[in-house]
Amino acid sequence: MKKRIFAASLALMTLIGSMAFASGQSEASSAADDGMITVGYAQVGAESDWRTANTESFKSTFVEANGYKLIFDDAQQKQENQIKAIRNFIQQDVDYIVVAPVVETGWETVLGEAKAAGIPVILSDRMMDVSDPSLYTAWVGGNFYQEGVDGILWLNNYLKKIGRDSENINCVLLQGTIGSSAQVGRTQGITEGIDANPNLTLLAKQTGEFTQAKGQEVMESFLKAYSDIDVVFAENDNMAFGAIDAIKAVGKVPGQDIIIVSFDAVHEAFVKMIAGEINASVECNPLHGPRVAEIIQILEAGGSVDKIMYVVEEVFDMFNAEEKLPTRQY
Ligand code: GYE
Repeated sequence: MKKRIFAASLALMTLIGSMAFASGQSEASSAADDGMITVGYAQVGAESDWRTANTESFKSTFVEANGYKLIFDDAQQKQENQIKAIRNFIQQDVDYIVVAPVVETGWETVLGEAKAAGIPVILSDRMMDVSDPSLYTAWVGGNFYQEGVDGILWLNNYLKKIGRDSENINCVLLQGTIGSSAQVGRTQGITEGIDANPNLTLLAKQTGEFTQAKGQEVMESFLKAYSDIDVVFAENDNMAFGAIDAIKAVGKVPGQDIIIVSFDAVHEAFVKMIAGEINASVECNPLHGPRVAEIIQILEAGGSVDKIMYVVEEVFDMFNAEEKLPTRQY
C-alpha cells in the first residue's frame, strides 16, 4: 500500500474525473494496490541466539495475514551490506524501512536517500549516531548503558553476599562488535562501574564479535595471559558460552573459579545459570517485531510516536533462573 502513490492517483483521478471518464481509471488504480504494507528489514546477521529470536519476531509479525509484506535482508554483520539492502528497499519503493544498524556511525548518506524518497526509517535494537535526527522516525530497543550498570550492580551485590567484597577482584571483558551501540553502552556501563569500585581491576578487554567461537578464542587468550581472572563480563550470552568452554579447557570451573556475568538472557543462558555455569545474565529483549508493527500502525493512522522508546528489562541470576525459565519467551 503506497500512500504516496495513492495520493498521486487521487490527484490524477480528480483531474481525469473532471474530464468525465473517471470510473475505469479508479478500478485500475485499486487493482494495482494490494492493500499490503511493505516493510524492508535490514537485519544485522545471525551471530547470536538473541539475533535469531529477533529475526523470528519480525518474520512472525510481518506476515500477509497481518497485512504486511516483509523483505528481509541478512547483512552478515557488515555495514556495507546493510547500506546496499537499504538502497534496494528504496529502489523497490517499500512503505517502511526498518534497520538494526551493525554500528552507530556512517549512515547519513543512505538515510538521506531514504528521506528524499519519502520512506520513513524506523530503527530497532541498535542505535544510529546521526547529526540530523529527522533522518529516522523512531527507535525502539534496550538501554545498553543501563544494562552495563546493572551487570556491575549485580556483581557488587554478589561479592558482598559471598564475603569477597573487600578482596581484589580481577575482571576481563569480552566486548561485542566494536562501534555497535550494544557494545558502546555495555562497555561504558561496565568500565565506569569497575573504575568506581577500587577493589575491581580490569585486566583486559577485547572484542569477541558477539559470537560463541570468537568469545571462546578471546577467552582462551585471556586465560593464557592471566592466571588470576576472577570475573568475566561477556557482552552477550553466546560469548559467555564460548568462555565457559575455554574455562573448562584449562581445568577451571565456570561460575565458581571464575564468575560469569553476561547479557541477553536467552533460553540457553537460563539453562547454564541453573547449572551454575553462568552467574547472572542481564536481560536484553529481542522481541521487537510487534513493537515496530505498533509504531507502523500508529503512523499509518496519521498519529505520532515517541522518538526514543526503551524496553524495560530485568536481571536474572543463578538464584532465580529455575523459577523464571518457564516464563521466558526466547
Ligand atoms: O546483545 C547480541 C547480538 O544488538 C542487543 O546483538 C543486540 C546484541 C545482542 O548479537 O547477542
